[in-house]
Amino acid sequence: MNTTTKSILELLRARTGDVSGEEMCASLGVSRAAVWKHVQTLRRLGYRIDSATHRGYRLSAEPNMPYPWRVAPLLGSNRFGREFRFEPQVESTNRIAADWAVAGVPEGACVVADEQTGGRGRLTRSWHSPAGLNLYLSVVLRPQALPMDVPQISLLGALAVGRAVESVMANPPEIQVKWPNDVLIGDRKLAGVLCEMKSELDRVHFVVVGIGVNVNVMPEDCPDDIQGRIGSLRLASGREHDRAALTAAVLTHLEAVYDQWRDDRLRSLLPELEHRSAMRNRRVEVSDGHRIVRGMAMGYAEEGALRVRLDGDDGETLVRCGDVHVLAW
Ligand code: BT5
Repeated sequence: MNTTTKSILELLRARTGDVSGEEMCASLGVSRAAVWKHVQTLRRLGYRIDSATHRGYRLSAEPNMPYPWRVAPLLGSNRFGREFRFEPQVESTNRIAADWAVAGVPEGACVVADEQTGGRGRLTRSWHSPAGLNLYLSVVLRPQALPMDVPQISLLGALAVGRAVESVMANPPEIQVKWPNDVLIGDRKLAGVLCEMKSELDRVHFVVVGIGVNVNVMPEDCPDDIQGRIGSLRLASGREHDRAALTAAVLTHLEAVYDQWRDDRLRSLLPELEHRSAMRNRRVEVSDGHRIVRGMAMGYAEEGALRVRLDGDDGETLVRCGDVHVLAW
């Protein structure tokens, strides 16, 4: 959005009534035709602006969009989200962020999209990403870390979502983390985190942490196979939530947990992870691609691995990656 369009938006926002065309022309030093052109631009972005001859213009509704100019004033972070790219539609924000990382953007730069046509989950799974409803965010990180430490960043993303949701909801329900990358609201999946990296064996070049949060989507808007498992803020609260406020909150909390992790990895975050764990003292089955492990989830090890006490008194094992199913007793 250019500076004149932004100034017109500010003038309209500052007034509950009409702003006359002459007033806009005078305060911005532009012609009536130019004012009209900028108003049309705002309308295309989803701002509802009523106009009537002799009265002027009036802003009657703002779009629920995570536009950079809506997110920026709400950020409590120093670095994360300060470089912000918004796209109406992309295949995957993770892909755009990775290209951007290769081009050298600083840590904390992020890509947000209104819609993804090829939203990705882990292991070639897909992420349902309709327009106008949810949050699709990817943040570039440049950690001084070994590649084997990077899976821990999925847990940071999940914690950030948990804290962010609690900060924007009036009476937040319990938000739980289901290792290794899911965020649950009740027993439904509210959000997922996808970490992808470029690295050598002993050095990480960059990580893209991709976060998808179901904000205003309802199960009936989703494909049949996920309808019964999908949760959203709207489903939980019965009302619509502001995507810009949630975007700012996730970025703010992600920076905070990431900085904590940079200082001492997961050590000081373990109590919160344990507290939010959806699996503690539940029987689980974990498959990591090579083996299937069954037993009682005992919590986390310091490096973010899941501790499982194996069935049949076979001792405890650490699972570093994989998919978890919580079993009925
Ligand atoms: C994840 O994968 O949960 C990671 C999702 C990450 C999405 C973000 S959006 C921004 C960024 N750009 C991307 O392209 N991706 C990231 P996984 O644990 O593999 O879970 C995927 C599974 O969750 C699917 O196979 C479905 O069963 C289910 N699923 C798909 N869409 C969903 C949705 N919107 N909400 C809840 N569950 C969903």
